[in-house]
Amino acid sequence: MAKNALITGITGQDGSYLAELLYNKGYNVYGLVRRLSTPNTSRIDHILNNVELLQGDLTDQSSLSEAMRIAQPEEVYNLAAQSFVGTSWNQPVHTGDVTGLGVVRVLEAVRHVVPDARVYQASSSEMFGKVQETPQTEDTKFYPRSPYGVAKVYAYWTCVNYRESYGMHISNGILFNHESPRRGIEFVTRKITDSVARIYHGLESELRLGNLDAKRDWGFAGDYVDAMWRMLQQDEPGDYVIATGETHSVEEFVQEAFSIAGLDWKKYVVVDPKFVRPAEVQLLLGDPSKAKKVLGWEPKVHFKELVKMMVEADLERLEPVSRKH
Ligand code: NDP
Ligand code: GDR
Repeated sequence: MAKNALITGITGQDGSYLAELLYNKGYNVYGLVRRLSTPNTSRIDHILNNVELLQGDLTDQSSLSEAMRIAQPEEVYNLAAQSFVGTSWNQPVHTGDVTGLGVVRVLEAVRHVVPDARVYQASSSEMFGKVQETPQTEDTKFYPRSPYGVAKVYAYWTCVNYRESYGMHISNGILFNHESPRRGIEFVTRKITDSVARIYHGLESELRLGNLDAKRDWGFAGDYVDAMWRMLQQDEPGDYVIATGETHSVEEFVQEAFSIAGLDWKKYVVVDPKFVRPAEVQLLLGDPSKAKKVLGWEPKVHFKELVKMMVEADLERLEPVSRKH
């Protein structure tokens, strides 16, 4: 019989790829969406007929319990979060409430309504922050550098604690940065590829960025949602680093993205202190050996291919209508 899955954060980048993956595997897919004054389903419009949306919010306990009651999920993927690191300094209390305490609310709803459901928690490489060793593994100590990172550490340990306290099947995916043409526009990769396309089409003349020296282990979101699913197919729950094992600076990303459009980045990029963070995560590089060994997971898309995919999608999206026809 088809399994039921509930995805919180289904309207986000990862939620949209995961909904596609689960639907294609034959799941009945339920998605939690919060009430907004304008609909925000652009990433899942193409599969709206194949998913059932339930209203709820990670700050509202009863809505989560009700969603569990209706969906009766065998698998719960908790992807919802205030996920933008920069905003977490501006809204630390909200970030703690949604990204930290929200996870406790999800786990309480699971524990009381569907205690046998398997749970995936979207943990993050931001928990490593000021890294204590390189590359980072499942055993590397956490040292978060933002209210977002701190909230994710709280959520991570809550998951471990519920697993140990109640024997629940809860897994933490410690995912390193993953991107796609569906990435939110304020994250640096998408900000760059969107701007390259705007400059190329004559819609903009500069790109203002913060720290160009930060290094990230960037992968493709489509590959990473497959790792989430694999975690919940294991007999035993566990915690896994999901990464490519390659790191590149923001400047390298900029250079690669502009060169795909045949542009010299130095003519357009301006460093603006407004985008420099109060505390920075300088270097992230993940070691995904455990995921490879236990889950049989490996990334398929690598750095250059990822940048190309994103630049081409934005060039196409912003191509003037007159030229498209
Ligand atoms: P997005 O920001 O694209 O999506 C976040 C989702 O959470 C959206 O669907 C959003 O809804 C929803 N959401 C936000 N607040 C609430 C709330 N109060 N109640 C219910 N839903 C809410 O994030 P990604 O898809 O990139 O990331 C998914 C998860 O993985 C997040 O938890 C993120 O922190 C984590 N993560 C992401 C990584 C990455 O590189 N992408 C790496 C490691 C971890 P709405 O559309 O209404 O805003
Ligand atoms: P990050 O992603 O903070 O790693 O969190 P982001 O793309 O926002 O920043 C990456 C690095 O780029 C530097 N940077 C800039 N960032 C933004 N957004 N805008 C700029 O103009 C800019 N200039 C330089 C940043 O300082 C940083 O070092 C993402 C999110 O998806 C989290 O939810 C997730 O947990 C982590 O990845 C893993």
